[in-house]
Amino acid sequence: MTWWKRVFGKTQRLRETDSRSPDPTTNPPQQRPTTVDSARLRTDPHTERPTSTAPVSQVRPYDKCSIPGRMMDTDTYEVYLADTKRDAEEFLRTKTVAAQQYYVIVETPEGIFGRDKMGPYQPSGGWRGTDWPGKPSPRFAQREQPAAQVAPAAEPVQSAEVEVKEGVSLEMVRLAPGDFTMGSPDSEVGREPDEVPHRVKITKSLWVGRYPVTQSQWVAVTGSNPSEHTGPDLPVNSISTADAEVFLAKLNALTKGGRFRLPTEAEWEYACRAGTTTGLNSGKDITRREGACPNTDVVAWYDYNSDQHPHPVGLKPPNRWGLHDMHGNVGELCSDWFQEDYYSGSPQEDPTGPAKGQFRVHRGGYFRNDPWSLRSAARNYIGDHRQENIGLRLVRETD
Ligand SMILES: [Ca+2]
Repeated sequence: MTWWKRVFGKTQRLRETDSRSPDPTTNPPQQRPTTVDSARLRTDPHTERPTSTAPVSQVRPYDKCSIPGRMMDTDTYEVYLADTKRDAEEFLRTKTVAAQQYYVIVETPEGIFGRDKMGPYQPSGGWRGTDWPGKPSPRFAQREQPAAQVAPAAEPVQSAEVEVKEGVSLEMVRLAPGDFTMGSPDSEVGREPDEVPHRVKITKSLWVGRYPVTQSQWVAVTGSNPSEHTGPDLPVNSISTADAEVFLAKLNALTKGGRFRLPTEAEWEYACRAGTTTGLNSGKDITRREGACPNTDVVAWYDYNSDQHPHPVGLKPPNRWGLHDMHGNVGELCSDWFQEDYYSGSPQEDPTGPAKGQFRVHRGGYFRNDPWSLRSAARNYIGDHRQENIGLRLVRETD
């Protein structure tokens, strides 16, 4: 779906059939259609606060972008930021939009508000998620923010890019061997009984994908895209274990060097935790088992911030070892068969799961999950069928 459909839906159709609307071709939208003195909106780059005490406070310009619309039109968007819904509504009330195909948007922590020539409207939650050519929406711009609440890397992280095809490569991060406590303590919020804590040693260094595999990467390898939610930078989703095996065989045929494979359940948790022992790999715990959770919001796309779809990889801050999207976005397949009591008898070094089983492990939770399912220790499993929540992250064995 193109972004304007996501943004406007029915509002767009209403505009098309409105006979009061002048011909847009006679109303080029180049002129800035605003009654607000732009000097009022100048901001101090250090505080991002308006430098004047004009009545329209707390609203500051953020971005402006024109993009080809349907037919011959050009749609122009003027984007502002405000601290509250009230400020946004007050600002939009006084704003005159003179031209067709001209839209004023105000983003606030309480939602996104808009106005066009026809009056106020409500832009949808998908606003500027993936294909906006201007500055990314602040809601999708976490990449530009410092990795809040994430401790610095314990050691220098080595990374490498593996070219799959011209212009498409996989970014891998090398993890040193080490040991850690797999599972969760009884005191952890949202904990499940199969997360019995036990010591596990990863004896060899391994390369791990910095991000889940994206759709552009998947398509470069296989020539097709199984994803239910589509977009080149979105993690591939809706795959089965069999799909993953076909992908890995083709990828290994295309590349020279160490073999790509799925992580084991233990490798996944080792990579996710990056030395942390908390519910989340930011060093924080979830604040509640179900419902909106501010600590989860920092590191993951989940039920309360995802708008019920996956998001481009890498928008949330990484863990201490530079890995993004371990929590949420898409669940990540592991090579282990699932066995609920496996931890009680698993080998201490490089466990690879039970010899056989009915379900495969996937880890990290996904965009429709509650916080407890996203925790570093949370275990989940799936039969061999396609499901929208399932993607993968690669591991490459060192030569
Ligand atoms: Ca994930």
